Amino acid sequence: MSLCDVIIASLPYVETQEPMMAPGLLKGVVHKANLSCRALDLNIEILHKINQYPGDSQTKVRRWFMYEENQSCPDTTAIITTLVEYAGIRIKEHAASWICLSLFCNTAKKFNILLCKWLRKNAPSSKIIIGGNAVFSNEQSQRPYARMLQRARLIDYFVVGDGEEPLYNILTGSVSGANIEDFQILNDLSIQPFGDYDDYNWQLYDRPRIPMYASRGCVRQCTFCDVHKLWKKFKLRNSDQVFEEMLYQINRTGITEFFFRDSLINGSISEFKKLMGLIADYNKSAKTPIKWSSFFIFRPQKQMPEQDWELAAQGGAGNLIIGVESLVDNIRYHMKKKFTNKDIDFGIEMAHKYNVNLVLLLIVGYVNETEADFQASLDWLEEHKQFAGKPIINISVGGTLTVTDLTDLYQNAQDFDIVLGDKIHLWENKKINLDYETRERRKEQFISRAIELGYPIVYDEKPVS
Ligand code: B12
Ligand code: SF4
Repeated sequence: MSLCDVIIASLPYVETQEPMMAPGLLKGVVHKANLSCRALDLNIEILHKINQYPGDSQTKVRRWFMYEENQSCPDTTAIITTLVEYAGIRIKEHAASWICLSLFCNTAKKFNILLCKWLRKNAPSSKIIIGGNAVFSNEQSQRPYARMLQRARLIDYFVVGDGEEPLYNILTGSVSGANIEDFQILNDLSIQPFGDYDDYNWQLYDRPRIPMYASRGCVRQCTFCDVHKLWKKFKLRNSDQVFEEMLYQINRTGITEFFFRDSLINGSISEFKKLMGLIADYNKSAKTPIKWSSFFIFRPQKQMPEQDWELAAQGGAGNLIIGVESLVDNIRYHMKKKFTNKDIDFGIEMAHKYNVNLVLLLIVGYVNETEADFQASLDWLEEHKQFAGKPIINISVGGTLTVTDLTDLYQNAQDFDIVLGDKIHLWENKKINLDYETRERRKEQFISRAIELGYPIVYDEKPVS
């Protein structure tokens, strides 16, 4: 074990078999600051630790992270204490001057507080920086999380939003972009260093895939989403540079599969086609062709005709994860998704023909979903059952719609005929009798019908808090 200047670690809990991107990506930034660094994906390490406990304990621990449950259950508390200690020791053993903790989403917040307390006691001379999406404090969380930790002297710095520039600034002596609540945005994606995932233990993942990105932000402005409120502009990386980084990562790791973390890999059709052309050329003669997966959006046939699908397949398109969100045109239109059922049909036909897998993300019980609309969704499942398994390898319904505070739905609730509740999932549309119970009932019904028809499906039992 070697010592280093900076350690960056992802914290649990993210239910994923994929590596967390931030530690490896930010390691490149630390190197740019001429400091040595280790990047640990503690999320996957701790997921494996949790899996070693008996089933009942695992469930309790999972619920401790995801929901406000089992907070004072002695067994769960004992396991969490062991996990905090494990994380603390993994970090402390590198004796770094700087400890960077990455909190991917809100489900890392409680664990982070316990870990910071441990680190303050056991590694008192290290400076602690936190970053990641959970650090962005919103109106609903009511407490400025990072500020609170800073006041309690549990952390030294926090970064909200894109971390590359603020982290570099902190490490090189200025604090520009740190310790402020405003969401930081990277101005120029093309001058950022490549990620460095050398410290990741690839054996811990079911299927090793290198994290990659080609853009930040999104080209859509869906009513229920806040991505466009945070990244006010859609920003692209040059395709040549993305491809160059892919080759660089292949050379370093020998892994030829990638998972893009973009909101949409085909946000810009022209850059997407350029990237696919580069990979397709490479794949023609490669011993192991490149494959990639990503979030993706269906587009009308005239925007993305058959030859583009063929090129995407040659360019290594593996799993496309698509926020279809509703199977009914007028609901999807209301969400501002900007594609129709006809476009979905075309996309499915193309994916089927060119052997590309589709994962469809769906929201059951959107704000204007009537009982008739819900029935139409069930009909859609029936009418498309021949695609269950191929190309639709999964349908994901999450845990019914939550309304969070940066979204249009929240900010203009009245215009959308909804009344907000005291929890993100407890909103109601009284005009069409759409309350939480109705949505949950529809979700259950939808899941059962999908299973009956042979669709592989994943869902959360309730919305993640
Ligand atoms: C890919 C993705 C997933 C994947 C993650 C796979 C994986 N292994 O990484 C999956 C599908 C598993 C997932 C799940 C969920 N996700 Co998600 N996901 C994303 C997405 C699209 C990209 C995330 C990403 O990897 N970005 C690239 C990396 C590099 O970014 P990053 O980790 O944020 O790091 C950057 C900064 O945050 C910062 N940073 C990070 N760490 C640190 C540390 C320090 C010290 C510093 C200085 C900076 C810093 O610098 C980095 C580089 O700029 C984002 C939306 C988006 N477009 O960003 C949502 C997003 C992160 N997800 C979100 C949510 C809510 C979820 C779920 C809770 C959804 C749900 N209801 O179930 C679940 C998690 C449930 C759980 N706990 O298991 C929210 C988080 C909001 C919040 N404040 O919590 C986001 C922002 C989407 C949104 N707006 O709603 N997600
Ligand atoms: S839901 Fe997806 S497509 Fe819509 S704005 Fe958010 S990231 Fe973009």
